[in-house]
Amino acid sequence: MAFTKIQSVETPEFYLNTAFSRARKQEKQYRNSLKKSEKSKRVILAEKHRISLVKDYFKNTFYKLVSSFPSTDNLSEFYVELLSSYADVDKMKKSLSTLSWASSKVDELARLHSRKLKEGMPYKDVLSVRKSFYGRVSSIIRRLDKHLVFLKEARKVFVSFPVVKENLFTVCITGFPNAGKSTLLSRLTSAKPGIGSYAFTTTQLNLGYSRVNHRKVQFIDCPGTLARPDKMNYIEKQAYLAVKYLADVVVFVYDLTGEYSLESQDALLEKIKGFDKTILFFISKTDILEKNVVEEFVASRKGEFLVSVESLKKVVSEKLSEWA
Ligand SMILES: Nc1nc2c(ncn2[C@@H]2O[C@H](COP(=O)(O)OP(=O)(O)OP(=O)(O)O)[C@@H](O)[C@H]2O)c(=O)[nH]1
Ligand SMILES: [Mg+2]
Repeated sequence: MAFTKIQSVETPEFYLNTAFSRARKQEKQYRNSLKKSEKSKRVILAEKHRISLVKDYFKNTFYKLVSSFPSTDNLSEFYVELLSSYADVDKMKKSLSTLSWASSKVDELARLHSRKLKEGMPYKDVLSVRKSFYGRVSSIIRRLDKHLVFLKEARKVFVSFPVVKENLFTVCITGFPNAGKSTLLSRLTSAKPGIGSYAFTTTQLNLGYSRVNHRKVQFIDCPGTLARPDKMNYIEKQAYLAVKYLADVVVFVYDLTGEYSLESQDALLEKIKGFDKTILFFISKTDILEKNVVEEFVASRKGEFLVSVESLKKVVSEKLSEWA
């Protein structure tokens, strides 16, 4: 889903000014092209044309805007839940349908006013038809203000959503802040995520891609601790949903440098186990750890602990061949 393709949302005044000024310019060109017709005919044809230009502007602009917004009918579970956690989806649907309603209302007014234009009528009456049409269109479009404000805000959030590839085998990298998740992503793929010697460096999902056994694999560096699903911030929510819906395999990165206790890292792992995904264990920073620290840790636990990127890639490749 390309959330970046959502059309920008403007104010009622912007739409009205654009519609009326375009109609004025194009009507002038049209009138010039009618030079051969009688004046009385020309005035009416040109005025009808102007009305239909305004109608077409709203029809096209609002159609493009409405259809560029995501619809929960054709989104995956990941995006539906992401969308629902950031916007009131019912309110969004209502605002979008109000825009469509406004466009059909303008259409109706255009037909009504066009019918009032009769050949040979005094020019001042032609002008008063225009005035009435413009006045009624303006009042309809101005009533959209609160919907446009809401959609503008929603769009701001949506365009910042990560663009994930949902059909690829996906590996989510999780672990405590500063554990080395982004570093690992940069070693597994060509991605260049921000890496810093402080916690919460990563404030978005970092995506990276790599070929494993000639097949493209998606790696997602999931920031946030995932340890408090009840009160998650924006980025923690994305990380939670990525693991829940996108991960085929989760890599849990253990940091044994002592910055965070093993108990708290284990507690986070317990939360991740709740997603019921295959979990691989990776120990970061082994280049600066005493050998015995790693050995004692591994000896005290069951299961396989990977310490090199190569061994991690090998296991990912095995999981990938089991996957399909
Ligand atoms: N020596 C060494 N340092 C590492 C290794 N991996 C990460 N680091 C360092 O650890 C710090 C944190 O690394 P990041 O990759 O940013 O950690 P992160 O888990 O993505 O951190 P957040 O985004 O804050 O959650 C940086 O200073 C890295 O240079 C490693 O394998 N060896
Ligand atoms: Mg990071």
